[in-house]
Amino acid sequence: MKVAIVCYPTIGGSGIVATELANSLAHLGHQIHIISYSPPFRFNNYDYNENIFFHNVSLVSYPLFEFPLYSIALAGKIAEVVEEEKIEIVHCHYAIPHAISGIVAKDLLFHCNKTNVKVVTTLHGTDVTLVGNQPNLRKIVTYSLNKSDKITCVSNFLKRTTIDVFSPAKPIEMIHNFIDTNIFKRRNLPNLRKHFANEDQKIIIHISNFRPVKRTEDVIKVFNLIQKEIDSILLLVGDGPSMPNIENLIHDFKLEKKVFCLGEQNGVVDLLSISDLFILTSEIESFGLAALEALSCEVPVVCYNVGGLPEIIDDGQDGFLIPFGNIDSFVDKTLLLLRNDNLRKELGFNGRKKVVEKFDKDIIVPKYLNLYFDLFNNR
Ligand code: GMT
Repeated sequence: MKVAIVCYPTIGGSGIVATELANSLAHLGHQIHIISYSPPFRFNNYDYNENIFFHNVSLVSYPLFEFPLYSIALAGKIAEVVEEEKIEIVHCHYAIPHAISGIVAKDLLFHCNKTNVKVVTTLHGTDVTLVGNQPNLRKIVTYSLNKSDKITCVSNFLKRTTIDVFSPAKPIEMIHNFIDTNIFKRRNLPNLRKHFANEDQKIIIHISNFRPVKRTEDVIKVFNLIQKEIDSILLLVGDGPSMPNIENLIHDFKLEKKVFCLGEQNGVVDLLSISDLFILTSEIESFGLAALEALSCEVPVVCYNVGGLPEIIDDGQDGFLIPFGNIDSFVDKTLLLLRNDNLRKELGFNGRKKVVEKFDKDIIVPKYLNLYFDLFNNR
């Protein structure tokens, strides 16, 4: 099949899932065309594949245009790629503006030359829960969903929320996110571990894009209480708008020697491999890809019981789900795990087993392929 994948190139779950889907489909022999404003993070990270192509969306600038015209430029680029490459399916990840631009391209191609390209829209989370929910965007997102040939969501939570917010006229297929468990696999890296911590210290890790929705301040508050009880260090991986606040908080709590701000990192598998525990304090998380990556590397996860997280974390089995905002309970469960090596190992083992059995790319990617084949056969 010839599939165009439209996504954000930045570090963020939707772009990562889209790129991993592109990589997997290309490996299965499909011809994949990624369309974005720069090559996505993790694009061709693991190996070069001759079935995968990247198309850059360039913006037109003119003094009259006070704001960049990305949505229009993207629609034009999608139409151009579909025509030139004979694309059969356009798969838009994140509704705003990708689904909208995809629908404009679809309509344009149909009116100009009766090309009937199919558009699949995958909703990832904040495009429904935060941004798409705003009054000035709700109608246009609803329109783009109703005009998409298939809509998918990454969790049951997001499916329910999408129905509440947009009441789309067509059914939504739920397809959980996935990872390559051969890549997200714990490695033995004693020297890397020694680089950050001594033998008696525990390592806690948090990975996110440091947006307000992640409530990263809670990570620091939790860690401050933990390190008073157990000698430990915290690895902060990622960057984003909350970082200045976080740095202030680290300074206020005098944690400079115990918190390592590592910024955006490619090699998260190595960092997860030396970690004892992953903590996530998001107020909403439609899925929580970072938590899945941690489980896959045998790192138990402690997080708030919000959004789609209960669909990937089994409380007491591979991590702990904490009532939202309850820092004391968060600290209690974290200490329980840090003090008990056997329990941590057991939860780590369970998490890895679950990810391999339920969330590996070989289980999830065929679900997208089936959906494409359905559309292809019904053309
Ligand atoms: O987490 C973010 O803010 C980034 C965002 C994105 O679209 O890039 O992530 C969303 O999509 C991911 C992939 O489907 C999910 O794993 C994240 O849970 C979701 N983020 C939120 O719902 C906040």
